[in-house]
Amino acid sequence: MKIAIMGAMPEEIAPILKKLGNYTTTEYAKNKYYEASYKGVDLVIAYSKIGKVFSTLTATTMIEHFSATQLLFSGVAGAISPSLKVGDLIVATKLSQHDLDITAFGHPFGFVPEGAVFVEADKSMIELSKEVALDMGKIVQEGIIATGDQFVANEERKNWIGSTFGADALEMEGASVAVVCDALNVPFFILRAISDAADMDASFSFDAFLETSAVESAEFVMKMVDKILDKNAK
Ligand code: 4EH
Repeated sequence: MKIAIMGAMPEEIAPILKKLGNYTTTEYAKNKYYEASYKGVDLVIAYSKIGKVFSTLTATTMIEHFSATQLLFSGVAGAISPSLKVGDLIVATKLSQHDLDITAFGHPFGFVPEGAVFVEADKSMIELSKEVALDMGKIVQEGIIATGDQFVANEERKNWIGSTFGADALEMEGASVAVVCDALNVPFFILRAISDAADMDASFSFDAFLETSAVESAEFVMKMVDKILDKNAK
């Protein structure tokens, strides 16, 4: 077993590296990968850089080069669902690419031939997250996450993504990581803490709350790792 923990931005994995303290750094494919042993299990940690292409590269590398057997993503997101406020946690049940558009050929948004509009996350890790939430006394909403190569700071675009995909939150990496993990048969878990509401104030809200929301997400993901190890020992 080797657990990959990834983020997109340095701020999203900084709390995890800080908690681990001791790790080695390896450069590969123009990125840095941090390896550590945590409570007897091997971890590989990295931030990919922003967007679907970089996150695809990093997820693939963590699995194919670093031999990760499961992957947990920690980061922040813009809220679509009005029930999600800054700092709230959302775990993805399934993910879609909102900017994938070959509708000119009669296909639905988010679909390409031999692909699927949604990729479903690992059900047993979602179950574990309910136990973690209970342990921590936190509320974690389950929902659909939409991913695209754009920072959404526009009510109209956000509402379109919400109604087209039934999405509750949006970000720029989750669905690409999901496609990689699904194709390579690696169970994955995508957790995000809300940093903004993807509206006209999004960039200000994002700058104000990136760090605190990233910590919320990272703390939860590390408790997920603890829980996975607990279950493995039993
Ligand atoms: O990795 C990107 C970051 C924003 S771009 C996606 N992340 C944060 C999630 C996210 C998000 N994505 C799309 C939070 N709010 C979002 C939103 N739309 N409204 C970035 C941020 N800072 C500096 C450079 N790029």
